[in-house]
Amino acid sequence: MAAPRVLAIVLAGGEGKRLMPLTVDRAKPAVPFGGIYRLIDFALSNIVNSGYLRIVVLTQYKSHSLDRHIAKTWRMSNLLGNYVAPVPAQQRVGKHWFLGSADAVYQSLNLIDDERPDIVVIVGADNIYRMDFSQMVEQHIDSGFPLTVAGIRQPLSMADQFGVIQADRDNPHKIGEFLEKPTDAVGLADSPDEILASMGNYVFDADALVEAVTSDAKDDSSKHDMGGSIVPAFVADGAAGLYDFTFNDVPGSTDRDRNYWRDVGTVDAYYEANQDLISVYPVFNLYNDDWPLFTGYTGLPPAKFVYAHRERLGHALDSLVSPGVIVSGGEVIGSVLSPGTRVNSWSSVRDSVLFDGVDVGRNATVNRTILDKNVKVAPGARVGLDHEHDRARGFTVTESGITVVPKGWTVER
Ligand code: ADQ
Repeated sequence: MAAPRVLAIVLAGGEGKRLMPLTVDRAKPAVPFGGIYRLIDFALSNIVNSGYLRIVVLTQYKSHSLDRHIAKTWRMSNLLGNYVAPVPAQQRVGKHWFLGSADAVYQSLNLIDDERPDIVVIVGADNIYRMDFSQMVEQHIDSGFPLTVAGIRQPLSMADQFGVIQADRDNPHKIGEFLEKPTDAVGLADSPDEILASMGNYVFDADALVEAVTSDAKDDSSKHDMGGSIVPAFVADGAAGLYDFTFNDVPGSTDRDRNYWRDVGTVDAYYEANQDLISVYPVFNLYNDDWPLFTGYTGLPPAKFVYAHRERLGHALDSLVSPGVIVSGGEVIGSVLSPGTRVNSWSSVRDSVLFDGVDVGRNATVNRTILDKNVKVAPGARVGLDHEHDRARGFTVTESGITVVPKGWTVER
């Protein structure tokens, strides 16, 4: 059989409320991650590495920095030519541009019409992982189901954040039951503390997708959401296949990071996923050339470490240091430094994530803190050590004690 024509759709309209204040003026998929990446780079890299070069990105909220990133990285690159097309909600028809993800697909049906694909792969833009979608597409075609949903085991305690899947009793490749974000989920029979979660990645026969989102659009009682409306409708018809992510084998994966997948929906999960990148044997390995993660070229010079003072040599350990960084006589441990950050003499940065253009002044201390873009830490200032003080200054402090300083703010002494 001839290779199927595949169109990939990336749902990139997430508001990211639980990632506040990182999403105050950028869409969730545009949130920086791991120094040089944005969240959406992982979904797009997976699609490209899977061999699919027809890609539509559906954007919505605060999409300015997202559009700029896609234009710079994905649209103009030699790699992809003009294959990645961002489609802002405002350009879609109708006035309800704020509805859910199924509506976003419905509003974009003209693109499916233009491309005439056999198969549509729909993925979220907010997850950190490597996945070869062609393996899922292969199972989808073999199974004959019009929809296939990817599943991964997650802690029972997180069931209310996910679509929870129960495999069919007789067929492990079929979904028996599906509940979107249930509050009373029970664990798996063989592992009571876990559930099988939908990864928010779907493979559809194109005609079945068109039919489903069209009839959903006519249903006023629907939430117009992929997980909340479309998937349950296929499951009710006994027409939804289940793809077990455990069987996805990406070239170059290590035993440690095979099947790594994180939903970075909250600031704590986002912080932890950054930390997963930096140990000696990282839980998620960025250094896998067999499945490269693409992002924008910064054009910045190499990172530099300045000796500065005999008693305090500028250094960084167990850290990711991006281009354009200068660590001058300061100490950086267990941290992620994005392009263009400065860490000045006698300062200390520990277990923190610094976005583009952050400046840490002399003698300052930064501990378990996320400093958003262009934050200045005044000389001698301290952040992340006294949570009450941090809250009183208007910073966010998460449940697990991570301080977040919003974009452009100054941490005063
Ligand atoms: P959520 O991520 O909570 O759960 P949703 O808010 O619909 O669901 O976001 C899914 C994806 O669609 C995200 O990438 C988001 O950015 C995007 N999106 C949402 N509304 C959009 C719109 N109007 N236009 C464009 N993009 C939009 C989903 C599934 C669950 C599953 C989790 C896994 O519903 O079943 O378990 O993902 O993370």
